[in-house]
Amino acid sequence: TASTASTAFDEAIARDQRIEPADDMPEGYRKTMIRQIAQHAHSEIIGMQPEGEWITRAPTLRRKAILLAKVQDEAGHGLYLYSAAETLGADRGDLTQRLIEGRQKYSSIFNYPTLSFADVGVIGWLVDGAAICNQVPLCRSSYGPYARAMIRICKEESFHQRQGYELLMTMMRGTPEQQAMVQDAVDRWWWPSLMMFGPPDAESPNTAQSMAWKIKRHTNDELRQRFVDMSVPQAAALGVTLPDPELRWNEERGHHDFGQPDWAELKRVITGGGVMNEERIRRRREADSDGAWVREAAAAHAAKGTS
Ligand code: FAQ
Repeated sequence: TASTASTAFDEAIARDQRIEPADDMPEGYRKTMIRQIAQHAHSEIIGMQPEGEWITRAPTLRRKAILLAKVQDEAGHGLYLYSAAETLGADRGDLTQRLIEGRQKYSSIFNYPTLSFADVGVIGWLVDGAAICNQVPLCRSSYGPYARAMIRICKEESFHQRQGYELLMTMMRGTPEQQAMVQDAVDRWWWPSLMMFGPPDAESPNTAQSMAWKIKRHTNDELRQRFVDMSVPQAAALGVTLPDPELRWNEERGHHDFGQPDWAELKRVITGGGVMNEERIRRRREADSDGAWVREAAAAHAAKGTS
């Protein structure tokens, strides 16, 4: 019955045990997990576009090979995550349809343009850095298939972060023009990176329930603070300035104080009003229709019942 199912579920959560696909779970838990995993999968797939635009324009063969590998990893992450959503009864084609009809979200960060090759480095350093901060605790998320996918994804994200930082280190040893490109990219990506962690806790409708279900292990503001504390010494080592006049070490708190991102901008970008939203979805829709014949051929082959 529903009540014994919810008891078994509650006990598993209380004992820090994983919830597996065949276990009974409250409908709200299933819905929340599908929402978060789908949004995460869509982010990985849409996230291939901003850096993908630089593959043909990478300055050397070495940089091109690294960037190709990174963008391919993101496709892989999207696929593990869609598979994790399928264990909850979601249908991959339906999730893609929801994305291209604007009924399901993806991360706000991918709605900003990549204006120079320094953006590739800054995305690796800050965007993958923020992704790692957010995703390492998700390796302990209560839903088994999601938590296990996160372990592998985090290993690859660490490589992405290091390649970005190494690229920036190289540019910072270069000409004044190259150094200025890096600073300009940092100025444009810093605030959007802070927004990746979501709205402030007081305005986050899902955090309390997701923490109670141990889907999320930290609040949005806790992870944002961790990211700022981690990034400040890295910026100093690189020789760039973070564009926040309020940023300073607070001895008493043992953390950095920092300014507030423009939360109205986050709202606007999440609801489709960012610079690149239309273009990102247009290209995703195009890729979906260009690939339709492959799905039809695969389905026809499967229907023959031969392997
Ligand atoms: N953008 O109540 P909360 C990557 C939505 S990393 C868009 O706080 P929640 C790697 C939120 O979904 C990026 N929407 O929600 C990579 C909710 O929507 P609802 C992907 C946002 O879920 C790097 C509403 O606002 N990572 O792809 C954003 O408890 C480089 C209210 O918010 C993940 O998805 C946002 N920034 O917390 C790839 C991580 N923030 O209820 C390529 C997993 C909030 O209307 C290149 N996800 N919303 O459906 C999470 O940890 C959580 O879902 C949060 C949001 C923390 C993002």
